[in-house]
Amino acid sequence: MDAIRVGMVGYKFMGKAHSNAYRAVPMFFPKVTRPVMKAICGRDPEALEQARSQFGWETAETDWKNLVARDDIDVIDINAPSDAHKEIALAAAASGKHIFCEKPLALTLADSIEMLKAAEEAGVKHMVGFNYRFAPAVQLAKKLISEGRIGDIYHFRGWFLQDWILDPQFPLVWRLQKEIAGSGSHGDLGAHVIDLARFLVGEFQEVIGMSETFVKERPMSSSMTGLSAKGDKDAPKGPVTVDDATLFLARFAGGALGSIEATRFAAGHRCTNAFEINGSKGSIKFDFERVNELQVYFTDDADDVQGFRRVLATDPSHAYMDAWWPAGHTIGYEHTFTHEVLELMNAIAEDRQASPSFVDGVECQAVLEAVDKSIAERRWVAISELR
Ligand code: SOE
Repeated sequence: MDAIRVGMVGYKFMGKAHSNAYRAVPMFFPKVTRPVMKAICGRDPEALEQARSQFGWETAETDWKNLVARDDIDVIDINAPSDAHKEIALAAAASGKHIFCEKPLALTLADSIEMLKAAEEAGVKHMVGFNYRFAPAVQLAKKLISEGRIGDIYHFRGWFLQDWILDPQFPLVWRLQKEIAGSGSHGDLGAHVIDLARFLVGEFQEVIGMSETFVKERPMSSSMTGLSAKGDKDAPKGPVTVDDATLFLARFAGGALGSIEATRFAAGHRCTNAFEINGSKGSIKFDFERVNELQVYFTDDADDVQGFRRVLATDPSHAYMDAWWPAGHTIGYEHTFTHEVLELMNAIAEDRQASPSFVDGVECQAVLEAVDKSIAERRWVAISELR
């Protein structure tokens, strides 16, 4: 196999991030099996053509069914709004194509399980877009934990804070509509933290949560759908049907205690995806807004120099970094997607399952739904109750 041909559904924020990754991966990781950007798909022909030429795709399709039916495509990349994920993924599996799907995998746990089963039965590779795993500093956290260097883990504390809908006039975009997005901050931001917690600490055992929708109605008229959309205060209003913030406590199967917070109402926080892990031999702290850094503390440091130290995860010894720039020359958000696409290409070329796969998408969805159930029933919910 000397190339892997990609067809991508979606061309907005994630479409741009994925396109950039397909372009960058062969330049920086020359041994990779090269992705070929065969076709981009979306419904608005004019905007699609603009994206096709700007991002560098060979052709465009305005109907995803045509894209999935093409015999010159090996992988379907799904980054359309969440309500479209399932139907496209099932069709892609049925036509024997590998699938790369953005998070959250589906609107419900049942749907995500159906997607996993379809991919497994078709024998195709499947991957879910938890991109933050691919930051070299997060990979370093994983390595330190796996090597036992912070010992037994007692606490995972994670929070993903944004503020892009703080203004009550911000319009009712699709991310604020349950039938399209599935949930609000919980599935959009909390899903990333849940994935990082599973990646670093292990499976969740039980959860209890609380959530709130602070602004219950928003102006409907807006031609823009992204994070920088502008509302019209005179437009008719419609109901916000998702959570603005969801917080929960957790117990992990390995015995650690966790707390997770996801909100779009944390003024001043644009993209604070952060966690702290405390173990018997030390602690680890990460904040995506300082994506190149990992704070580490080791209990066995000499007394007179004890304290958190900042490790700049940009040395050739850090994951992926020998492919980029000389040590100290930092990388950013888009690189997490390049590393993610590298994993997808390698998994297909090596005929092995990608990681994170739909299994991780399903496990994340189970935690999301357990939290929802705990909120509805005002009690602790074991993840096993949903499976
Ligand atoms: C918007 O809240 C958003 O773009 C999420 O959809 C992404 O998954 C997250 O990485 C950044 O914020």
